[in-house]
Amino acid sequence: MSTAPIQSKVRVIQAQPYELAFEPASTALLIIDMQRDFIEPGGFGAMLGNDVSLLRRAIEPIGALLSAFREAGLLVLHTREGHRPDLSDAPPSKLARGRGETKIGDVGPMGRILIRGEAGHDIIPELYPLAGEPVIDKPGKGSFCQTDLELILKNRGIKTLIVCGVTTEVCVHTTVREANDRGFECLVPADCAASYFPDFHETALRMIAAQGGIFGWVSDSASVIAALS
Ligand code: C5J
Repeated sequence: MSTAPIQSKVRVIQAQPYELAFEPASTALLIIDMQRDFIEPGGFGAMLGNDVSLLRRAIEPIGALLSAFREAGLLVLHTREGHRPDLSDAPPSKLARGRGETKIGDVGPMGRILIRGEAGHDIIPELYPLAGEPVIDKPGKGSFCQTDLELILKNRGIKTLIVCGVTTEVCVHTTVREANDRGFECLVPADCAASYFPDFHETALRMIAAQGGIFGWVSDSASVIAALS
């Protein structure tokens, strides 16, 4: 029997509130809602008067992380927020919310807003999923609500999630909270998440790492890539 020490597969990411130990094989990259309507200059988000450059600054760091995960052969998943064309999976409360002139399902600059199959609902070309990377279509803000995400993660033995995307305080935060309650360890690289409201972005990240990491860890893309390589 060999007496050589077993090589530890555990790696460490420098993070707040303290370093995160993880095993690459049980770690997945989860990219939330990098959809054209939220992020592209001609999309629905821009039409509402939002400054989409605030969201676009996350594209390059997410792209770097995506390349690192793909090169390492690790699991990458993407989500899209949206609904069936007949809106049968959209809660009436969500449809009514905001009292805006333009609602989910109305025609926007890139097709019907937040409707599956429309151009604006799809993921931006810079981060487009490869064949075989699961795309989770979700009707809500959280990625676990009424989706098969948890089943896919459990079947693949995933324990740690690197969560990226938009917006930090809405779909990224809701997903991190859901994942945390399901026993996953979540880390958000700060430069890989973004919001139309920079102060919400900062506060949302602080909330994740506060109280000893009540929802998880916060780091940056360079630290995650360094830990993978
Ligand atoms: C996301 C939203 N993806 N802000 N949606 O955060 O409505």
